[in-house]
Amino acid sequence: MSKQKVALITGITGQDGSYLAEFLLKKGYIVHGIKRRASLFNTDRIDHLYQDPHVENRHFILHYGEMTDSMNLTRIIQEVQPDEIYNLAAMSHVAVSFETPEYVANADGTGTLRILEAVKLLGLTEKTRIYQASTSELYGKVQETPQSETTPFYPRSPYAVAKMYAYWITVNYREAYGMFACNGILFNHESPVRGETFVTRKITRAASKIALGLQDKLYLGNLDAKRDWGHAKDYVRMMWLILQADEAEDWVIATGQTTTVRDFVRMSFKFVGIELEFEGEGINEKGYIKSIDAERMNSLGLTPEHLTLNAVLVEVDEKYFRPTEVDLLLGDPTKAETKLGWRREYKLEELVNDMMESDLHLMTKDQYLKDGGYTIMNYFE
Ligand code: NDP
Ligand code: GDR
Repeated sequence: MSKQKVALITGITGQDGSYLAEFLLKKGYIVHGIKRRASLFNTDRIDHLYQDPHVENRHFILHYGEMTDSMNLTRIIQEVQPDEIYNLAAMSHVAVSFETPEYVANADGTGTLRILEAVKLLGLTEKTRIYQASTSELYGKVQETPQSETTPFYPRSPYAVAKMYAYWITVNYREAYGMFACNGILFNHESPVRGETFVTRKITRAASKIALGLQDKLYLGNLDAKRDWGHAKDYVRMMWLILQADEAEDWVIATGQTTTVRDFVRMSFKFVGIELEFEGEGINEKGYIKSIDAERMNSLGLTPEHLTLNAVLVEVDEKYFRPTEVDLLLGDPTKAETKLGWRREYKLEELVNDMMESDLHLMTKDQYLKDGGYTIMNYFE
């Protein structure tokens, strides 16, 4: 029997970390993950994978760690002796990176260097393969579309600039020391466990709450932004394929389809039987109810009584505009499809349905809490 492979995932408590951990465990890996200490439990996304530290032969092991702490990272890598490292940890919110630029440079940029340097110092360059979570944000200001492995970069946020350093230091360690270190240039990917302040999840949560009568309005920023949205489940499969390739290379992972934020809003509300019409421009644009499909709502266990035709459900708040925006992302996944045989399973409509089904279920829980006299939070971030 071949020896079990060992993987180390930084950012295991995040969206991608949780799906990747599930995927690797199913493949028979021993999975180690780095989580941060927080004042409240922060392992919701991986609680179903948890194994009691008192049992023997565990396949899922967590370590406290921090991307800004070299000694901590070096010690963990030494202990774990991983065959594969997936460096997913990052402060990943573009808008927030304008508020905490120095920290983001440290965690997202220099953090990647710490991983690479630890592997080199520990003499693991032959053994350990490294996946770096790079991003379509590197393309930033549009140079050409669709964006591929050869499209020039023009980052437009402290997050993207930090990730640009991480991208090039990964390439440099590959060229300088012969390390199997690869960048996956992933376009936006979402899921039912997407962070609540990214635009897709903010929309699916709000559409669910509005349909249930728990929230009145959804405030958003730039509705014209276009994104190439895929499903995180399809994308973590590709992370693994990248490290199984014959050669270390950089890869674009995308769907090849782009959609406006406005259309994502329309699709999400349509799921719960609400058709929205948008009128006005810029900060004066509003989305109001054009029609209500009562049959659809009833079939989901919802009632339309609290909704009225022409009521405004979506408004623009300039607080969500970014100092510099990325207007259009549209990726070309041809290389990944032809060389690694990657195919996505989820179409955009299926992604929206998956997120809406999940959020509707979750928000129903909020309704029980509210009915039971508990406070429910409507975060507008
Ligand atoms: P999330 O924000 O959901 O998860 C980020 C993870 O990193 C969390 O586990 C977080 O821990 C951890 N983390 C953040 N800062 C630190 C730190 N200083 N030290 C240790 N751990 C830290 O991101 P995603 O899962 O969506 O994305 C995974 C990676 O892929 C990120 O690097 C992101 O930038 C990149 N990416 C994401 C894309 C997407 O569309 N999702 C597209 C392209 C790239 P905690 O839970 O404690 O906050
Ligand atoms: P992005 O994702 O910046 O592409 O980064 P996000 O969902 O935050 O924004 C997508 C687009 O929607 C516009 N937008 C809003 N965004 C948020 N968050 N909140 C709003 O209210 C809102 N209104 C409009 C934004 O301006 C933007 O144009 C994500 C992250 O996962 C990164 O870590 C990753 O690298 C990239 O995707 C690829």
